[in-house]
Amino acid sequence: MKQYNVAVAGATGAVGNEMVKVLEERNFPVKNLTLLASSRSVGKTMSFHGQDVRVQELKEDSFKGIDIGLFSPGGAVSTKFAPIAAASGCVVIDNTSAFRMEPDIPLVVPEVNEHAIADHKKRGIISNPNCSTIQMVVALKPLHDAAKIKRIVVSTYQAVSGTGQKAIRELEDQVLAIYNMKPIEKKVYPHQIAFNCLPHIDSFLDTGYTKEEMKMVNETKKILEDYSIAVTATTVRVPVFYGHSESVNVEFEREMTPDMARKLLKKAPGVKLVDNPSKNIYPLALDAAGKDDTYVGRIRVDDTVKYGLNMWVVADNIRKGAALNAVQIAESLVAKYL
Ligand code: NAP
Ligand code: 3JN
Repeated sequence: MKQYNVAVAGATGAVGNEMVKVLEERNFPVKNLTLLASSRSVGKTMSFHGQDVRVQELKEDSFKGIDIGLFSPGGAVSTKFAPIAAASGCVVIDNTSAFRMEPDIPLVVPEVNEHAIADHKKRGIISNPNCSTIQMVVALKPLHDAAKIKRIVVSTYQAVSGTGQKAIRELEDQVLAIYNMKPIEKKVYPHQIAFNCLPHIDSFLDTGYTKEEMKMVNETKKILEDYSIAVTATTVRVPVFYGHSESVNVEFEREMTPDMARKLLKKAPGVKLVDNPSKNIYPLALDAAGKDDTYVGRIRVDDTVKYGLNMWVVADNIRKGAALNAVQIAESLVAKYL
């Protein structure tokens, strides 16, 4: 099997760390792995297939001879370095929002729109969607194909790992401080996150929505390739370490009963149906953490519209929401589109 020189940019972060793990777990055909981060991390090592790999500083000449670059160093850094990497012949799979809505850059969830990967040839960059969008479209794609979605109303319950390593530490530190009756410190979030819910993810726009909410609105339409779908979102940070949960209300053009939805979701790629409320069985963030699938349950009729459903959708935001989805794109790229 052909092997590839792979670089992970942002390797020391929450997403980059998981990318290295997922590349190893899935035995991605890596010839040589280059780990890139800021100058702060130079000299650190990370383990890959039992070998210690040294982290190097991300620089303009980091991509000579690299075939595939998995990027998660933040939007500003991707904006600068992804085109540089692409110009040197590397296909970039970028986890930031920097390029997602550009019309000539594919925005891909392999279970939903794998074919769009072919467009990597245009700019040498493929965007990985926002984590909250990914799990929602994985669950909705089979239902949309069967009954055409008219409108989506989604509310999210997002884990702190979505904000990166510093936020994971902030929740741990605040819980410990409260337990020990000490004052809490707030460095990452504007309010206490321990034992609280913050209806605020990313920055606020003039409309009153946050950027995270608008990512869900815009990315969903692009990935489902249907700009007629109405989408509205409320995104909330909750004191959970791993796993985003979503309450999703969907109105369809045609009939879609809970039984029809369950039948479709049972055979949908990347989906696990977990829906037996009489036995207290439904998707939970704690169960989804560390797993690859998107879990769907609590499927029930919304009888305020002609054809409507409510459901609960949960996935590991760092795996399916970021690292795993990016590696799945890379797998499909080398198998079918390179
Ligand atoms: P994180 O834990 O804070 O990690 C940030 C990573 O970027 C670290 O490896 C850091 O290196 C590196 N970095 C920062 N500034 C850099 C620079 N100037 N040059 C090179 N590397 C630099 O954050 P994260 O949670 O992994 O998220 C990183 C990015 O991934 C986010 O900003 C976001 O764009 C994207 N993301 C996407 C999703 C999604 O929904 N698909 C989810 C989460 C994050 P050092 O350790 O050396 O500082
Ligand atoms: O907050 C979350 O749960 C997901 C966060 C994603 C994120 C964090 C910082 C910057 C993104 C993203 O992927 O949309 C970005 C960004 O690149 O805009």
